Amino acid sequence: QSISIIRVPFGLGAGRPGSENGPDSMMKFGLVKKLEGLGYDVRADYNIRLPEGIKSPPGSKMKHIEEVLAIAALLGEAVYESVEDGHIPLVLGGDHSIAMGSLAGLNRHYSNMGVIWVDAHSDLNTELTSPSGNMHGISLAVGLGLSHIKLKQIAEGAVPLKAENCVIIGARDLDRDEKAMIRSSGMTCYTMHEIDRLGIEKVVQEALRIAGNGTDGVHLSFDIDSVDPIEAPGTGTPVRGGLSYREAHLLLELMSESGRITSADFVEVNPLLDRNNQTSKLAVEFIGSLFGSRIL
Ligand code: DIR
Ligand code: MN
Ligand code: MN
Ligand code: MN
Repeated sequence: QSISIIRVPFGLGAGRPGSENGPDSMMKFGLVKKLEGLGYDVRADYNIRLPEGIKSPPGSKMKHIEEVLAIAALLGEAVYESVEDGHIPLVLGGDHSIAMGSLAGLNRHYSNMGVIWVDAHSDLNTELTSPSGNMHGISLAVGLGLSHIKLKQIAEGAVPLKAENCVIIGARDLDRDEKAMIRSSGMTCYTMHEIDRLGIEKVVQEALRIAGNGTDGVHLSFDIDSVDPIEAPGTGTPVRGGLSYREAHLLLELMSESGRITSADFVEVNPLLDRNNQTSKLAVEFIGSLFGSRIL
C-alpha cells in the first residue's frame, strides 16, 4: 500500500500564525521513516502553495477567504489525483480551513463518504455566525453544505456530505450557533462528556459504525487541539480537558484496526507555539498509530 503525503504549509485560516510550519516540522521529526518502517510505500510529492497575487480585500468578514479558497482548490486537485492513482492521501496542515479542500477533492472520488472530525471545536460556524471571522472555524459547515461556500466551487461535481455519516469526537468549546447546528443537522457529536461516560473505545466503535454505514470511504480529519494542551501545547486554540495521550492513541489504533479509514488530515500543529517540538513529535506518533504502529 502507498501513502501520498500532501503538505499544505498554509495558516491564514487560523487566528494566529505558525501552523504553516506544521508540515515541515512533522516531516523533520521522522514521519516518512516512521511510515516506511510500517511497510508503506511513501511519496511526499505534493506541496500546496498559494499562487502569487491572491489576496482578500481588506475588511471582509471572513479573513483571508480568497487565500483559503485558492488553497482548497489546489489541495482538492492533489487529493483527488492521489486517490485516483491508488494512494492513501495523508494531508498535513496547516490550519483546519484546508479540510475544505480535502473534503471537496475526496468527494469527486467517493460517491458517499463518511467523515470523522476529531477536534476540541466543531468547525460548524458559517460566514453568518462566525464570532472570529477565522476560516478554520467553518470548514465542516462547508463540507455539510451549510455555508454559502459550497464544495462544488472548490472541486467540480463535489456534493455535500450526509450529516448522518458525520461524527465529531472530542468537542468541548462550541459557539452558540454551532450547538444549534449540531442539533438541527442530524450529525453525531461525542463531546468530552460522552467520552468520559462511555469511554473512548465505545465512542470510536460507534463513530466508525456511523461514518461507515453505507459509505464507500471514511475520511478522518484530526485537529491536534482535540488532544489535551498538557500533551499538545503547540496549537493555536488550546482548550483544557481534552483527549489524554492514551485516549488519542487508542482512538487512532482502533481506527487503524478497523481498516475503514481511507484518508486523513492532521492539522493545527503550530511549531511557533510549541514546547521543545513536543506537539510535532506527538503528531508523528499519532500518524504512526493510525497506520498500524503498535506497542507490542
Ligand atoms: C471558533 C474556534 N469556534 C471559531 N474554532 C477553532 O473561530 O469559529 N477550530 N479553533 O478548530
Ligand atoms: Mn498521477
Ligand atoms: Mn478544527
Ligand atoms: Mn480545533
